[in-house]
Amino acid sequence: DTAGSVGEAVDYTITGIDPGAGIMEAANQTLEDYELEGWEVQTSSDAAMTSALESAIENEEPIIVTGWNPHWKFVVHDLKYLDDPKGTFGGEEDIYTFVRLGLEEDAPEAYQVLKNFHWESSDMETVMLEISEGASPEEAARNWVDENQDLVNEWTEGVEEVDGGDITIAMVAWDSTIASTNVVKTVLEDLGYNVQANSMEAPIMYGAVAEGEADALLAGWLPLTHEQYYNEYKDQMEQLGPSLEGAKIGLVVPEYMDIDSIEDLKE
Ligand code: PBE
Repeated sequence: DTAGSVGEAVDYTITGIDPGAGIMEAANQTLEDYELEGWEVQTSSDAAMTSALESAIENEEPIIVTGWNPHWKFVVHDLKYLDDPKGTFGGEEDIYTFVRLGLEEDAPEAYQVLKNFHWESSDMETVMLEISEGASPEEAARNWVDENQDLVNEWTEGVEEVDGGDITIAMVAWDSTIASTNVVKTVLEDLGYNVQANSMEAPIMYGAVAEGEADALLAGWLPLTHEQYYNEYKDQMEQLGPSLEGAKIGLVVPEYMDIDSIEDLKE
């Protein structure tokens, strides 16, 4: 039947990302909950997943990826989420900022900006899209900040400039997080801070903030995606509220694929 041939066509493989990503755990749980025996979620990275998706689209071949919004891939390609009647990928997700305990005393200006930081999916996508078209993350962030001074002024309102001071933001190389981290880095640098954005695996990102080795992380996806990290580290970090509402994770396929639901992956 047609559904069986989808599994065969993609070699019973879902193209995933880095093993620490919450979406990978949700995808593996999905295989269990939908009893997709013989299927596997392949570990790679956001960059590798995205390039596999792009070459599949170029050749109109079938592919199933772990996908999320905001992401530029939805802006440039016709993609769809597979329906998830069992809800293994959750519902609406929000993106939270977490900082290390003590940051408020040590760097009140940076703390205030991190607390005020809030934008829309379309903002994040603008930055991601420019990076996907070849701009460096720093350049794309600079351009977005320059073009959105009204919003940036809301984040920095009443915040005094500083004369140096180091801020470290822990991040994972997810396109969405590269965008947010570089924008906040640019804003903090404009205020006078020296900012480092360090890329690492997801569990290390949480551990770094919990242990005070990094000052902040901007990629706290909740309530589902990072539930485990949140439960493990919530007492050792301060949550500064969501920076973006209405994010989403799931299994994503090109529109031309003839399936609509995760159920369709069963033979
Ligand atoms: N993501 C993007 C991450 C959070 C940010 C959805 C790939 C994850 O799955 O952990």
